[in-house]
Amino acid sequence: MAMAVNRLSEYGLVIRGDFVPHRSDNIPFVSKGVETQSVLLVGNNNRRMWQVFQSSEIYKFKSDRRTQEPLDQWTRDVVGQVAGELSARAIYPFDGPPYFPFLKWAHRAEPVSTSPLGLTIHPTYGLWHAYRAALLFADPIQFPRQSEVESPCHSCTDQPCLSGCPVGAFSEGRYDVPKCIAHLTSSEDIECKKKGCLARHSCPVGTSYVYGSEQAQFHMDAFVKSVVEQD
Ligand code: B12
Repeated sequence: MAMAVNRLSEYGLVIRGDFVPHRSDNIPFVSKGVETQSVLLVGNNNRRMWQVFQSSEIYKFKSDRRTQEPLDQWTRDVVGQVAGELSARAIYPFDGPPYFPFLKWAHRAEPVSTSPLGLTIHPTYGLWHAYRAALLFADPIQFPRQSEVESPCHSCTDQPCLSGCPVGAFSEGRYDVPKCIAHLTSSEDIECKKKGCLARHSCPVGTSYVYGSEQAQFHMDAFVKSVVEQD
């Protein structure tokens, strides 16, 4: 698997973890009649991916109206290429609806837990990480096991994340998407749009992995666009 690690790191992507699928994971086949024996989750947990993406042709031409979702398109290009080299099938979190349950798979692959915000928290990277693809293999793969780690939210008594949103869009177990969008689209000068979600910023875990402002703005714009275009 060293090859997968090296090839993905050229693009600033990392292997988040692996697992052997159970029937309840609803993992698709590698190809017709060929069951998936192992899964590698691919994602980002540092600023490198953004730097590589920013120097890509797709990013340069992102305002071209034919470039629908530049980061998704770039991911498809680079992960698709690596998957071909590894004889794996690549599937993506943005393919849908219906969407693949990437967060459920994340819990199977690495020591993450669900934060009070609903986002998945990692003990090191906090809320500043994401999943970009899953690689499906027809053979069992060997990957170093990751040890169980207790959720950092268990010892976090103040839960600043739940009071970090300026319009109170988050409460334990609930995310009020229309409230969040109404705030983000109410003016040009919204801090969450420039800096990234303020609730996410109020979490004390993984603060050295916080996205840079350009990346944060890009994600917030894409999020607003995806919701507004759906309505
Ligand atoms: C649809 C979707 C959304 C929808 C959610 C609709 C809803 N709640 O009704 C919208 C557009 C609102 C959304 C927003 C965001 N999302 Co989203 N989303 C997805 C997506 C593509 C599919 C989810 C799904 O339907 N899964 C299938 C069902 C069976 O599984 P499920 O667990 O029940 O799915 C629910 C949750 O995933 C939840 N959800 C999805 N995103 C978010 C975000 C927050 C903050 C919360 C509380 C819940 C939530 O909504 C789903 C339906 O109820 C996933 C990728 C994936 N394939 O999982 C990303 C994903 C869950 N989102 C993610 C992120 C990061 C966000 C944003 C924070 C990104 C951003 N800033 O742009 C924003 C939130 C805005 C903010 N305040 O910052 C990450 C989460 C990573 C993590 N650390 O946990 C994922 C995994 C994408 C990725 N590439 O990594 N998202």
